[in-house]
Formats: sequence, structure tokens, C-alpha cells
Amino acid sequence: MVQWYPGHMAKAFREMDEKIKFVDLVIVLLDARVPESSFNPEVAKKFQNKQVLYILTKADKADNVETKKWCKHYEQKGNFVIAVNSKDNQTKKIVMRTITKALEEKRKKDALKGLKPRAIKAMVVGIPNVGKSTLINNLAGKKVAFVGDKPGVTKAQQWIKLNQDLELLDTPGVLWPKFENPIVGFNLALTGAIKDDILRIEDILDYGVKLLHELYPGVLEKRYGVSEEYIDDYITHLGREKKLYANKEIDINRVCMLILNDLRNGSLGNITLDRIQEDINE
Ligand SMILES: Nc1nc2c(ncn2[C@@H]2O[C@H](COP(=O)(O)OP(=O)(O)OP(=O)(O)O)[C@@H](O)[C@H]2O)c(=O)[nH]1
Ligand SMILES: [Mg+2]
Repeated sequence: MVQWYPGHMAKAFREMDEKIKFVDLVIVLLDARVPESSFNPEVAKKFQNKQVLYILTKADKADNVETKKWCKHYEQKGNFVIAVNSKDNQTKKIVMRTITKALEEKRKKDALKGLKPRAIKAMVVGIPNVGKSTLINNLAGKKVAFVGDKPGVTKAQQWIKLNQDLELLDTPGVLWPKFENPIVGFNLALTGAIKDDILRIEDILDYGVKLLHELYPGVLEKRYGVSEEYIDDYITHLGREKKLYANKEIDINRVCMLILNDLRNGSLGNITLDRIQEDINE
């Protein structure tokens, strides 16, 4: 059994229950590069009866054409959705405006009931490393939460009062115990939501290069100068080309890390790994 669901994650998952009852809005962060793989079906069950805002993060690293399709997909299901770069300084304005829109109806209903407007409580949830704390810091305009380029940085829930009208709850990233589709695990590993030492890096990258070749033919060849004709054995060919040896043998680990880092930091270009299954009737 691959252990990407350690005890602290199970605890963080349970701890959501206590808060979710009292929040007015759940802000669900999805990684724009893998919107489907980063959707946690177990957490989704918890917010079935809540107002939800979907935010696709890391849109600056994703394929813009695909991001638009994903936004449309969630909109058509009746959700509020935006795609952002959480580090950009335009993002605050867009997010605040959308939060207001998402809560408009509730405010009207409250007013009709004669309830006095009170501070909105919103809970920010999402898989590890998706950018929850980064977004909260951006909205707060200062560093209020720890951020790091690895999964599992936020260890405990934390309320952040943005202003008189809005309080946000930062939560630790959680995955779910079983991926129905093993591809989800690979996609999450490629984009950095699962710690690098959990799945075999060679398996992740073997899948990764083939997927890149299929979705973005020529991208690997352009970056590394190694023909994609050799896609079935790309890691070995690239290791030889780059002379990445350890004890006269190709250092598979280093080759894998090279591709992985390039993919994650955008050196392979804007990439989206999850595709919407086009509905034939559409
Ligand atoms: N390019 C880009 N990087 C981002 C974006 N949002 C977050 N990051 C980076 O992603 C990494 C993870 O960000 P965090 O905010 O710590 O992620 P988190 O969801 O709080 O992670 P956990 O607390 O571990 O669950 C950091 O290196 C951020 O700088 C984004 O929209 N674009
Ligand atoms: Mg965090």
C-alpha cells in the first residue's frame, strides 16, 4: 500500500468537520494543471450543502486553452469559478469580487429575514501544495501563513481575519486514501502534491514523458535535443545525452529529477495534464 495518506492528513480531514458547519463559503482550490486529479472527492462530500467557490491556482503554469475549458466545465455545473496566479497582485481584486458575488444571494436572504450582516467565514481547502496559504497571504497583503514548495507545509488550521467583513480559515492540504484511477497518483506526483519519495520516481516519469509526448508532442525534444522517437526509453536516452552517470551507469534518479523540475517550474512551457472528456452530444 502506497502511503500518501499519513495519520496527520486523516486528522486534518476529520478536523474539517468541526468548522465546516459554521462557514458561509468553502473555497476549493484546484491545481489548474490537473483540475480533475486535484479534486478531492472525500472533501467534496463534506461541502455538498455549502456555497462553494472553485479557484484554479497556478494558472500561470497551465495551458490557457485548457484552463478556459475547465472553468467552463465547473460553471456549467452551476459553480462560481476563477483561475488565478495566487502570487499575482491582480488576484486579490478578482478573488474578493467573486467572493462577494458568491455570497450575494445569502446576504439578500439574511436581509429579508432581518438578520444583521456579520463577518463572512470562509474555509480554504485543497490538496497539499496547491497554494492555499499563498492565496491567503495575497488576500491578507502580508505574510500570515507559512508557504513552501513542498506538500505538507501547513500543519494546523488557522483563522485569518482579513477585515471586518471576512475571515478565512487556512487548512492543511489533504488527499484521500484511495485513488480509484492510478493515473491520479502520477498526476499529483508530477505536479508536486505527493512527496517525491512516496511513489517510484522512475514510474512517475516514465508515465510523465509519455503523457507529455502525447499531449504536447515536440516539447521534450525542443528542451533536451533528444528525439521523441525514443519515447519508450526516453529517460535512458536523455541520461546518455546529458552524461548523467553514477558508477558508469545512467543515474536514472537524476534524469528523472531533471525532467520533474523542468515540468514543475515551467521550463517545459505551460502544461495541463488533465483533459476534459469531450461530450459527444455537446
Ligand atoms: N506559479 C505559481 N506558484 C504558486 C501559486 N500558488 C502557489 N504557488 C507556489 O506553490 C507552492 C505551495 O504553496 P503553499 O501556499 O504553501 O501551498 P498550500 O496549499 O498551502 O500547501 P500545504 O500547506 O502544504 O497544504 C509555493 O512554492 C508557492 O509559491 C500560483 O498560483 N502560481
Ligand atoms: Mg499551506
